[in-house]
Amino acid sequence: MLSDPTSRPAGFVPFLGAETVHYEAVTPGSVAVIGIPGATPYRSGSCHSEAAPAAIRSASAPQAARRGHYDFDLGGPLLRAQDTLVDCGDIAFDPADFVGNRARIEAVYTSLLERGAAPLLLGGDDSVQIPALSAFAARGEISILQVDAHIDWRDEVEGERFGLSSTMRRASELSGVKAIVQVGAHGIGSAREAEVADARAAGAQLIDMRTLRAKGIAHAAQCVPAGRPVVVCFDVDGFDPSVVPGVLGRAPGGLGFGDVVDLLNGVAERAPIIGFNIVEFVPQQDVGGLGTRTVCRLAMLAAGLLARGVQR
Ligand SMILES: [Mn+2]
Repeated sequence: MLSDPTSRPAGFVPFLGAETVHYEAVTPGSVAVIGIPGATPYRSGSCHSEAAPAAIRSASAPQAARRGHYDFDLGGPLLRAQDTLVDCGDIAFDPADFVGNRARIEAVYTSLLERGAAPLLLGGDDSVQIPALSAFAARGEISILQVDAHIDWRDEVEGERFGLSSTMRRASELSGVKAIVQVGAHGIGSAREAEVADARAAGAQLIDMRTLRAKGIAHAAQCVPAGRPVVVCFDVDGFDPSVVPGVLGRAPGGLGFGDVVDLLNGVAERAPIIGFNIVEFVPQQDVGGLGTRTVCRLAMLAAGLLARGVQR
């Protein structure tokens, strides 16, 4: 990289009181927070989640003093004495250079993974995950646990193949991605019958909300193969909109926070979680700060799970 792809804007508040560390200076076993406001928006769209990283970080600040306290959602201290949490700032979004955006994300991720860090991605829309997943899959075999109201299996939208509706299809094309478990689909999204068929034909396990209600959270967790490292791809529209109203399209019938706690713990018991992406939060659409608080708690839980996964 010719210039530093990361930056910390004026008034930058690191996540959960983390030390601010350049991405090329993280140490092995660290949980590394990285904000990515955007990558590949559609022509008709916008960078709708660009305010999310700062909103999540701000919400976490009052919790920083308690980060070593007992977290009942994890059954232990959120961060233990041996855990290292750092914040690497944001990867700048260039509205005129989508190829460059993706290249910067992949380069920063490759560097973080080479250094033995577990990245905690604060997005950004769903498109920011595509280059991050490329970096993971280039380094070893992974499973993906996607939580999302949508399956994101479109080959293209408006001619764009790297946009937010194509994340899981692009992931499926990576040779290092050995399993895709998709939990939480409900309502209507970009998928048509053909995309659902394509996903199933490619081996993705689709556990939509109706299936989840019928078979339970434990079943969903057990669909993730034991032992192989997991990257969690969490679109917050997988939550019910009564839990996180701040999303692009509110789709009733999603997950509660407790469902997510049980699902993530169930997966973490089976396999190490080595990456965690939180995308599609739109703080401007939140109601009374409710969703910001919930997404911040999700990020805190993710930090605790990553710390346990990366040191396993
Ligand atoms: Mn979605």
